[in-house]
This record gives sequence, C-alpha cells and structure tokens, in this order.
Amino acid sequence: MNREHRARLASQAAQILRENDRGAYTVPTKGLYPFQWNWDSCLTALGFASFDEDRAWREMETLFAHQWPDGMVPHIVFHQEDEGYFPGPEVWQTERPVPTSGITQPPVAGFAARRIHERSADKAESARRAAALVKKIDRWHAFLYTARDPRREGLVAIIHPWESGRDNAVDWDEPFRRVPHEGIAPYRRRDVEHADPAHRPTKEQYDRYLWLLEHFRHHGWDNELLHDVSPFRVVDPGFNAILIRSCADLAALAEELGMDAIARANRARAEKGLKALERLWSEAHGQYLCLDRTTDALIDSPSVGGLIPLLAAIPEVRARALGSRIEALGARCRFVVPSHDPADPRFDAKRYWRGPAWLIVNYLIADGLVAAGMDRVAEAIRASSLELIEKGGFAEYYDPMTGEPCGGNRFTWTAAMVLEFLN
Ligand code: 9WN
Repeated sequence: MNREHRARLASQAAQILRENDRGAYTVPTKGLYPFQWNWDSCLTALGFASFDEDRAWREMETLFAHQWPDGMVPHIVFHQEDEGYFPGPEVWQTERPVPTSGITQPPVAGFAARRIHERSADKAESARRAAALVKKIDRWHAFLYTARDPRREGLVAIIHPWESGRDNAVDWDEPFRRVPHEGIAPYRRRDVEHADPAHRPTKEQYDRYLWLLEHFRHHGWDNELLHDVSPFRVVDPGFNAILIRSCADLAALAEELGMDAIARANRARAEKGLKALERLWSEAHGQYLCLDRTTDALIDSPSVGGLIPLLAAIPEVRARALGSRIEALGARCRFVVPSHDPADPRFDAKRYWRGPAWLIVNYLIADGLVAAGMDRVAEAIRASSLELIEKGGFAEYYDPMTGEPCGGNRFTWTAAMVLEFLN
C-alpha cells in the first residue's frame, strides 16, 4: 500500500469517527447502537488520539463520569433517549442519574490510557488527564477482582454474555443451558430491524439475555449479590487477559505519574492473574478455553477468546503455540482471525461472534504477537484487516471465508482500528 493510499484510508476512517461523534462520546454506529458503549469508547479513543488528543481523553472521561459508586463501569451509557435500541433504560432500571446498563464489558481502559499517554504530544496536559483516569480505572480493576472473583482466585467471571463483548460466542452455549428462557416480559427486538437477522443472535439467546437482566434487576443491581445468584458465571480468557494487560499498563502509567500505591496494586493483580490464567490452558486445543465457574470445568469451544491472551505477558511457550494456532486458522479461511475455529461444526461464518472476523480483536491479537516477537503472523493479520476494509468498507464484522461485510456499517471502532493499523 503506497503513502497516498494509506492517507486516503486514514482520512476515511477519521471521517467515520467524526460522523459518529456526539460531542463528548461516540456511538458505535448510527441506528443499530445509538448510545455510548464501554469498550468501543476506549478503543475509539485510540483512533481519536492520532488526530485529536483532547477528543481522545474526553471519550474516556465521559465514560468514566458514569462509573458506579462500587467501581463498576457500565457497558452502555444511555446519554439520550432513543427508541432504536433494545433493551433501553426502561428495561435496565438501574436508577443512575444518567441511565446506564447494569453490567460491564472488557476492561480495555488501562491499556488504552497508557497508549494514548505514551503517544501524546503535550505531556503535561496528558499527565493531568491521565492521572484522574488512573484513579478511576484502578477502582474498576479493584471492583472486578472482588465482585467478580469473590474467592480471590485471580480470575474474574462474567455474569452475562454481553459482558464478554462476544455476545453469542459458542463458548456460552453450554453454560447458557442453565439460564431459563421462559417467563420474561414480552419484548420487541430492534437489532433485527437494522441488521440481517441471520447475522445476529437467535431469539432463544435473546430470551436468555433478557432473563438474566430481569434476574439481576430483581436483585436490585447489587454487585455484592450478583456473582453468586447468577446461573451464568464464566471465566473468559479474553476478558481476563484484557484485564491483566490493563493492570500491567495501568501500573506502568501510574508509576510514571508517581502514583506508587496504584502502581503496586495493579502490578500485583497482573502477576496473580497471569499465574491463574494457566488454569485455562488446553493442551488438546493448543489454546486457552473458557472455564465454567459453576461446574469448574473447561468449556470445549475453540474460540478467539482463547487467543486474546497473547495480549498479556503469557509464557513464551504459550505465545508460540497461539501463533501456530493462528497460522492454522489462517489456512482454513481467506481472512483472519475468525472468531471461531472453522474446523468446528458449530462455526457459522456470518453469525456475529460464531465465526466472523472483527478488527478490534485482530488489533489486540496483533499487538500481542508483536510483543512476543511474532511479527510475521502479526503482519498477516494487519494485511488481512486492511484488505477486508478495502473490499467491504468499515463494517462491524466480516465473513472470514468471503470477506463479505456484515452487521452495521461505517462502524466507529473498526475505523479506529484502521487508524491504529496505519499508525
Ligand atoms: C450488546 C457495540 C457492542 C459491542 C459488543 C457487540 C455488540 C451489543 C448488542 O455491540 O453488543 O452490548 O446489542 O449486540 O457484541 O462487543 O461492544 O458495538
């Protein structure tokens, strides 16, 4: 790709960020997702940082302004009314000053904040804004390692598939059987009016998403209770690896800013988390797997969640194995990285997190590969990602067999990741 070509792609990506900018936060895409989402915002901030540092910090500051008193950072902030998304604030009923959802999402904030600060041109201003965020991110990490790890194992559980950010991954099929899907209030889905229903989660999955939501609402969104009362408690290697990396990055950032207690606490969390992650390794699959905390058994589902640990400082032997795994997946599809192994019969090339490739995941994995010295594999992911954009535009996700763009279009975090890949 020549310079002119790169500049054209970067300017298209920046244009999408501006289009979806609502002033102090961005929406993931028009129509389908009209509010602020947690991990979308943090990854989008990275995209903003390449042309507007002030706007990058503001994106994260807005998200953290809605942190709960217990430290949780909600997965959606409903800044304004919009009928176009279900379930909206009237279903969540979390009683926050500005309505939010009642669950969280992968904690990429520590990772993003460190990166934005490292690249900042105005270091004094960046340090000031980073310091305020560091305290809040630290409280979020503390929340996760208590409320979601009550036995202090060093591994946090998600209590709803939406928390993983990989809503309908094959990983949840088995534990999801324990979640009832009857007796919920009647509802009308809006997502299937914006996107092809064949590319979205099924009705039965939505019923269970809603059952969990109503169950938590019934418990008053009290995070002291929710982990234990949830019939769905899964340790996701992707979520945990992101948290471990964010702890390590927050520790480094805090140290640079002279916030020593926060640096120490987060370094200790990262070390403990890394050791505990070993429990999720599957020699048979050559990758990490999810662990069902209710049965204490690994879930037999080779998904991309088990490759994301490349992002954390896992042992070299594990990183090498994951590198080989990604190469093997690359031989099974035209574009990498599929969200589920195409060799598994449950793979579904167009259905959301059951097969499609996502640029944000590609970015996180590629970052880990470079850190582990596997530049060639990382470069293949980067090239594949940019080719997907060239062929299909800035989509939410892509069929890894054909490259067909799926879901929403002119998608914010996809555009942000393009800016990162071009950086
Ligand atoms: C539920 C916004 C979000 C992403 C998630 C993705 C999808 C929501 C939905 O969209 O989830 O949170 O309604 O489908 O799975 O990762 O943050 O882009």
